[in-house]
Order: sequence, then C-alpha cells, then structure tokens
Amino acid sequence: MYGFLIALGLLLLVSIIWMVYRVQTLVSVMKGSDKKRASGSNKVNAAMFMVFLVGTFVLMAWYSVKEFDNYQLPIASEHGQITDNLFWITMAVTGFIFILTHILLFWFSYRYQYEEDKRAAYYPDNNKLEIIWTLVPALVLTVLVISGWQAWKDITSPAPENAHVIELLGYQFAWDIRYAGQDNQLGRHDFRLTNATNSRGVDFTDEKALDDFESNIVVIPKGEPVLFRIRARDVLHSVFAPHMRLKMDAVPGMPTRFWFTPTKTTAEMREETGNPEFEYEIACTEVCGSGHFSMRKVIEVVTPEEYQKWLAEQKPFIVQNPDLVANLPADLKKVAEIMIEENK
Ligand SMILES: [Cu+2]
Repeated sequence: MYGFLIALGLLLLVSIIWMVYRVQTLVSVMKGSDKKRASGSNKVNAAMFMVFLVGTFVLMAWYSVKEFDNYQLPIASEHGQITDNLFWITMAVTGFIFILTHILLFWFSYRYQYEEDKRAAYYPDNNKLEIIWTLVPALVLTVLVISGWQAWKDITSPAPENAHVIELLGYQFAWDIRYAGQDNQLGRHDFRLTNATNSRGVDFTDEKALDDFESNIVVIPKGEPVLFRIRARDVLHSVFAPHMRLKMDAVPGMPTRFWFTPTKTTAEMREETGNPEFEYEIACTEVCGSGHFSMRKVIEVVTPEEYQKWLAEQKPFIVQNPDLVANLPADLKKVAEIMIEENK
C-alpha cells in the first residue's frame, strides 16, 4: 500500500515540475527571449564546477590530516618498512595524477562554458601527444608493478628454517591458535577428522601432533622469524595484523602462510604510543558473517627470553586432553604416556 502511495506521490511531483517548466517556457516565448540557446543557469552550473573542485579538495585535505594517525600506524615488523615505502610511492604518483587530472577536468568545464560567439577549434589529432600520454603512464605503471612484485616476492618467500611455526585456523567466528611445540613441526591435519573434541581436525596418529599445544593469544618473540600457517574451517576469513603490515586470506581447503619478524615488543610499543593499554591485534578482514566483528585476537610480542619461558610453561595438547591416548596406535601410546608423565 505504502509503495503505491509513494509511487503516486512521485508521479504527481514529476508532473508538477513538468508543468512549471512548461509555464516558464511559454512565458519566455511571450517575452521573445527564447532564442537564447543557453540560459543563465549555464553560468551557475559552470561556477558550481569550480565550487565543487575547491570544496572537495578542502574536504579531502581536512580528512587526510585529521585521520593521518589511523593510516600511518607505527611499524612493528621488518618487511613493514618496504610495504609502507611502496604504499607512499604509489600514493604520491597516483595522488599527483589524480589532483592534476581533476583540476583540468573541472577547470575546462568552467573555462570552456557556452558563450554566444565562441567557436570550438577543429583539432583532429596529434600523434606526438598521443605517444607521450600512452608511453609515460605505461612506463610509470611498469615501474610500480615491478617494484611491488619484487617486494611481494621477498615478503612471500619461504620462511627461514628457524621460524617459529604457529597455525591460525579461522572459523565462524573466532581464531584457533595451535603452536608447533618442542619439535617446531605442526602435526598433520585432515578436515575429515574434525569433530566436537577435535575442532582443528588434527591427526593424532602423527607423532608431530602430540607436542602441539593451543593458546588463547599469539605470543611471539621480538627479532626472530615467525611463520603463520593459515587455514579456514568454513568460509573465507582473512588474517590482518596492521602494525605488522600483515594480511593474508584464510581459505577453506587451501592453506596459506605468511612469515615476518616482529621488531618491537608490546611493552616497547606501549611506551612509543604513550598508551599503557596498547595491544597488537589480529582482526578478520573478510566480511564472513554476522559475528565477523568478534574475530579479534591479541598478539603479544615479548623478548626472546620471555618467549622461551612462556614456551616452557605450555602443556602439550596430549597432556591437556589425556582421553585421546586411548585411540592412539600402540607405539605412539607409549610416547604420549611418557609426555603425560613428564608434565605431571
Ligand atoms: Cu572472519
């Protein structure tokens, strides 16, 4: 019903505007002034182009300054500087061209507005100009793309042997964290093994899985390489740690990874930002459903000594879940029982 009334109202409104326009045209015919091809509103429109140009540039400048701190977070990883340099070079080149082309676009609309005895010049083509404005952007873009590709190749190169391996499993709506344990090797996983007690689908017949352990926060040492092995259980998620300049999609059925070296501990960052409550965080940047906003995990960067101490306090998965021992093959049962004994 409301839909019909709104449609009717709109129809009436359009007919009123149309009638007003007709009346105005008739009046100008009576006055004998309808021979003019462009009315006074043409000048107003031309001036509005300039107002729009200046107005939006002022707004853009104001917003960029006001929000500067939000897109220039302190860097806390080694490759972060490379990523930021690329970002700012690309921003400078594209920003310069953006501003230049928009000034031309709006200025031309104003400058070449209709005037009674102005004639447009006939200028069919200019090969030299066309070569210049094809080659210059092509060259600039090639340099940008190649330098970006080089950086990407470096950042996504295989992790060093000694990298601390941590698995991040995204699901609706949280992250599950699994550490590789003493052997620094994650046990196999298979989605078919996923059940109520084994949310990650870890294959406990793999000896490497026994010493893996879970944690509520991501603890990593400063100055040492860390490798995130990333997967998803249900839909697409994305690991985003802005201070580390780290972003990698979590894709069901297609494990991804990202390695990096943190350069500042949480405590150092608290001092630098002057915020005693500062925490590094991982946020999900893939809109993955109604609870998307809650996919936050804290990363705690500590000194290597503190990290080793923390590591020693963690209990292996098999020790946390001794019920699992019953289903293990005979040889692993012994290993598991020794581990449980040692951790008592
Ligand atoms: Cu998500």
